[in-house]
Parts: sequence; C-alpha cells; structure tokens
Amino acid sequence: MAQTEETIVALATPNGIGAIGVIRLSGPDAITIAQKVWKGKDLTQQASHTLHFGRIVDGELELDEVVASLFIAPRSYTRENVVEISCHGSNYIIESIIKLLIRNGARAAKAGEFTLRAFLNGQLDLSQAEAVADLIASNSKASQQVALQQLRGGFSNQLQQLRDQLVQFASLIELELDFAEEDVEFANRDQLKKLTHDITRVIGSLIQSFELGNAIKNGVNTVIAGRPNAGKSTLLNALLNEERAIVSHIPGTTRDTIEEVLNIQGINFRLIDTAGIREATDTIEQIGVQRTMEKISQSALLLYVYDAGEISLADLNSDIEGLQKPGVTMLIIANKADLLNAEQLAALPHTDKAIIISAKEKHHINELKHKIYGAAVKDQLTGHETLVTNIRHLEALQKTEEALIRVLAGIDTVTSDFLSMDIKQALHYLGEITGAVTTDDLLENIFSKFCIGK
Ligand SMILES: Nc1nc2c(ncn2[C@@H]2O[C@H](COP(=O)(O)OP(=O)(O)OP(=O)(O)O)[C@@H](O)[C@H]2O)c(=O)[nH]1
Ligand SMILES: [Mg+2]
Repeated sequence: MAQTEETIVALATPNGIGAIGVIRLSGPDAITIAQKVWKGKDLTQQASHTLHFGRIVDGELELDEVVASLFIAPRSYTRENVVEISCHGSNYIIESIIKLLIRNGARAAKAGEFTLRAFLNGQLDLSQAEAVADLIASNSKASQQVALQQLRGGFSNQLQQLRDQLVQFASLIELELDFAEEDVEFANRDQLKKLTHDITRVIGSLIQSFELGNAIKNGVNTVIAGRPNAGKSTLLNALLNEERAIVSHIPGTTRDTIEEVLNIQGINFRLIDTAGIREATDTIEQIGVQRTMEKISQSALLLYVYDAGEISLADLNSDIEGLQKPGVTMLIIANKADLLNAEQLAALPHTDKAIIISAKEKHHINELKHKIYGAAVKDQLTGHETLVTNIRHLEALQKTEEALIRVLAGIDTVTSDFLSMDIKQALHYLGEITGAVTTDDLLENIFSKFCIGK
C-alpha cells in the first residue's frame, strides 16, 4: 500500500496560528525538493542532523524565513530522507509552503503515513507504531507511561520471545510431517506441553492486564448513585474540591447526570453524578432514574451513597442488592457521619468495600480517594509493567490463547498435521500484534486513525 519512492509532505504541528509551524517532508527526494525552493546553503551538501537558516522562495517571491532540519536516510523517524521546515505559524505561510513543495514534486501525506513508513522500513513494529498514537493522545501520567513503555518495545520483545519459542517447535513438527510414514517424533511432546503451558500463562496475564490498561488509557467510568438527598452531589463537589453540582435539602435536586473528570494518582476517573433513585412521581424524574440505571450498567465503578442516619439496615441491603451488576465494583459510602453519635457509627456496616464519610464536612474524602484508586488498580504501578491497552491486541491475544488451548488439548491425541495447524494459528495471531503478519486492510485501519503529519 505504501509507495515509498514518493516524497510526502504535511504539517506536523496543529492547524491554526502558532509561534512556529513545522512542515515535514519525507522520502528519497525530500532534500532535493526542499533545495528547489530554498535560498541559503546548499541543503544537498549538508550533513545529517544539522539545522540551517534560510528562506523559502517561490521564484522571485519570498515566502518566509525558516530553519530547516536535515535527517539523512536511514537516520530519521521514517528511515528515509527527512527535512523539517520550521516556519512562522501563519496558516497562509504554511499553506503556501506546502503547495509550493507539492508543485515541486512532493505529494500530500495521508493520515499516519510517516509512521506507516517508519513501520514498513523497520524502524518500529506495529504495536510500537500504535504506541506513538497513544502517546500523542495520552492525557495523564499513567497513560503516558504505559504508551512510552510500549513505544520502547517492552511489549513487542515479550511477544517476540514467545513467538520465537513456538516457531522452533512448529518447525520440528513440520519435519515430522515430512517423515509421516516413519512415525518419528522430532518434537518432544512433554517439552511442547510445558512450553505451551508457559506461553498460555503469559498470554493469560497479558489478557488480564487489559482491565487496568484500559482504565489507564481511557479512564474509569464511575457513577455516584443512591437515594434522593443522600448527599451525592455534595460528594461530587467534595471529590472535585469545587462547587460543581447544585446541592439542596430538596430531594430530587439533580435531575440530569453531571460528568466531571477526577484524576487520582495519574488515573482519570469520569465521575457521574446522577438523579436519586426512588419511585418517580413525574415523567422527568422517571427519565432521570432510568438514565441513572443505564449509567450504572455502563460503568466500572459504582459509588453507592446513603444517608447513614436515615436508612434502615434492611433498606440498605435491598438497595445494595438491587444495584449489584456484573463487572461493576461497588463501594458503599455511609454519608452524613457528622450527624451520628458513636453508637450509631459503630452500628454501620464495616467491610473493605465500605467507608464512612461526611461529604459536607469533607471528612475521610482522601481515604475514599484511596479506595477509588484501589478499586481500579489492585497493585501499585511501577511504570515498567507490560499492560495491554489496545482492543486489537486484546482480541489477538484471546485468539492466540484459544489456539494454544487447542494445542494443549491435542498434544497427546491428534496427529502432527493438526497440531501444526493450531500452532500456526497461535503464531499468526501473535504476529498480528507486532506486525510480523499484516494485511493492507489491517494497516489501513490502524494508520487511518492517526492524524495527518504523524
Ligand atoms: N450534615 C450533613 N449534611 C449533608 C452531608 N452531605 C450532604 N448533606 C446535605 O444533604 C442535602 C442533600 O445533599 P445533595 O448533595 O443535594 O444530595 P443528593 O444526593 O445530590 O440529592 P438529589 O440530587 O436530590 O438526589 C443538602 O442539604 C446537603 O447539604 C453531610 O455529610 N452532612
Ligand atoms: Mg444531587
């Protein structure tokens, strides 16, 4: 799909007015094309990794004073010749220079085409290329760290090792196929069993890491729900430390959902304050309650808030039971503790999922934040672990796992040709992650999601 003999051009910085704009050229003719519109030192005679001041000219017309950075193949992001022109960040200047370069032999780059070339030229593997997009999109320390780890190839190396081991076995089994009549076994079945077990275990833990990886990359949907007047909006405000939601003593104050992002230790929690859950008396309220229930089923974390002085233990238990949803972790928050005496406090349920707070007085809000964080991140993050954050990778890993399970099931019973097929399947899906196995559709799908100029 890539025509690497063409030289491509695009703006690498965001559209709009800025102090500077960077126009990137990549391809075999990048330097000669730049030279055609350049007034200054001869760019074709300069060393790699050097900067040059000069003017961009369109015949007699001077367009801008710029700095050109030279990267000579293969020492560049794309492994091709690259020139980056830093010009003044005016839309008019940027457009004029890009048009001029196109008139002189470059072609407008497609979305992600620079990174696609980096991949095709072996600078990055596929999961590393995807990490570039993740890094650009990262909006918290944790998501930046995970993307950087993936970009550096931690994930790829791990997969490559697993693949290498399997390839060895696959070739031994292939050999058996060649000697089918003689009933020989080149591939030791016990060793294969152990290897497949080991690999399946690693794949399994990568699959499990997705829950956290996804939380880090996309944030955690966190719903605050409970009966009217329990103090849900007060709690939202206390967590955000600002008066975001309207609070009043009138039950039914919050009618529509309110969403705000709270960052706890680098992870974004999307807090959703909802309408109180009760028997609705009017249509608007009814819609509000419906919406709350929908939000709960779409969330990963539920902060169930109740007024600790108001509700009976039986009602509490039935609320909790009614709100329990598969895949949704629930924290049980007893609110308005400031109104209770010691005896009442002692009677409240105490479990590791329960906490007693006063939203109004901001008591135990930090403890609650710890619990919220702990519900998403079971173990402390070191920043070096391999976490799967990409759905495409998750699906490929799941298919690998299925194939490996078939290998395990068949090792002692099925013939070499069936075994070989399942091993090849596993290899195929592992290869899809790093790009050892690709199709044009797959690449198109991945790189079209990039921005132009990356
Ligand atoms: N004493 C005390 N009052 C609280 C506390 N938290 C909330 N309140 C009061 O309880 C009332 C209801 O608070 P809200 O935050 O509006 O309750 P809500 O759950 O959002 O209510 P709806 O939106 O109507 O469902 C307000 O008068 C708050 O000031 C608390 O910790 N202690
Ligand atoms: Mg409210």
